[in-house]
Amino acid sequence: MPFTIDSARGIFPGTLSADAVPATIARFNQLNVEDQLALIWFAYLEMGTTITVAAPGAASMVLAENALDQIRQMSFREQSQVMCDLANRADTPICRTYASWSMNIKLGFWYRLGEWMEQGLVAPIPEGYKLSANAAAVLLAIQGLDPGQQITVLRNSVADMGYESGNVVKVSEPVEVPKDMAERTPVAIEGVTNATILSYMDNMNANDFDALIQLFTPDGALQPPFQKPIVGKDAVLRFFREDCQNLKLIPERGVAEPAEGGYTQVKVTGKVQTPWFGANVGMNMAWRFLLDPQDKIYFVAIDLLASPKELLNLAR
Ligand code: 45D
Repeated sequence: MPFTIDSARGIFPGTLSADAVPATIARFNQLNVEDQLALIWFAYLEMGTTITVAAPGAASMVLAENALDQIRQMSFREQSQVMCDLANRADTPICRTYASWSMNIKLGFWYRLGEWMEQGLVAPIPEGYKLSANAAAVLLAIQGLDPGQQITVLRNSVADMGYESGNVVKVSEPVEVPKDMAERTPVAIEGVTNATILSYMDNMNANDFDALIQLFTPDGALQPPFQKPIVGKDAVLRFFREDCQNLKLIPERGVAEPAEGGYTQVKVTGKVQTPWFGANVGMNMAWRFLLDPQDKIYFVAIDLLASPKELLNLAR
């Protein structure tokens, strides 16, 4: 076998991903938790003036309901403590519950808390709260990012909160039935006709994860933006069901070239929309596929691109 997952990660090395996102998150993580919470509050408020967040699906709200009810009944002091505990990754029951949730439930939970903070039902960020100089600098950095990168910073800050403990049962939204065949609109990609690549996009857009996973080799891997590869069909399928419902992939162009040992490497660029922001935010993305000689996906990396200019970078 000419490739390992590790060597596959290096295909199309000229792809420039949005390093500003992990760099900003690293700076954010250095701040004290009061500053972290206030900063997200200001960033979120400001974002709301230009792009609207869609209300979360009912399913994710139901799954967070217990914790939300509990918090709502607390005093302002206790509520602030819970939010600080979450940002501090303290070992508390609510922090453990939070860590067991899928990404969308975490975001739905904060979406509701944000609404309640605005309505005065949950402890607000104190009026006139002044960010430290460092926090103000991080906020400025976030303001300088493009919208796709801004929402990724917000999402990642929420992802890392709570207390991860060993053997907890993960909670995620139920998987919807795949979109009806008649309702699917197939993608077209300038420069790419490979059936596996087109099916990947079409099955993802239809939430047809059982068909999607068939495109992978048993030991195949998928690397989400700024993460390590998820390896093996079972783990990748679990990821699809937990984190990939109702995405809209809008690939635009690509290249396919032979690689070693009868493999094929394919790079595709285009936009991705999340159900949270719909057509309001098109993230500039690249997919870097490595297909085995039977055209099964051995590896795919998904990258958030540094700039729109990168959409045209299909060089090896
Ligand atoms: O702390 O091909 C308050 C894969 C203040 C799959 C707050 C993919 C206090 C394969 C404001 C209340 C998935 C990899 C907090 C493709 C406080 C594949 C609240 C890519 C936290 C293409 C904050 C998919 C709130 C991608 C409510 C790239 C913040 C998906 C809400 C990207 C933030 C999705 C929200 C993204 C952010 C979603 C809703 C980046 C959502 C971001």
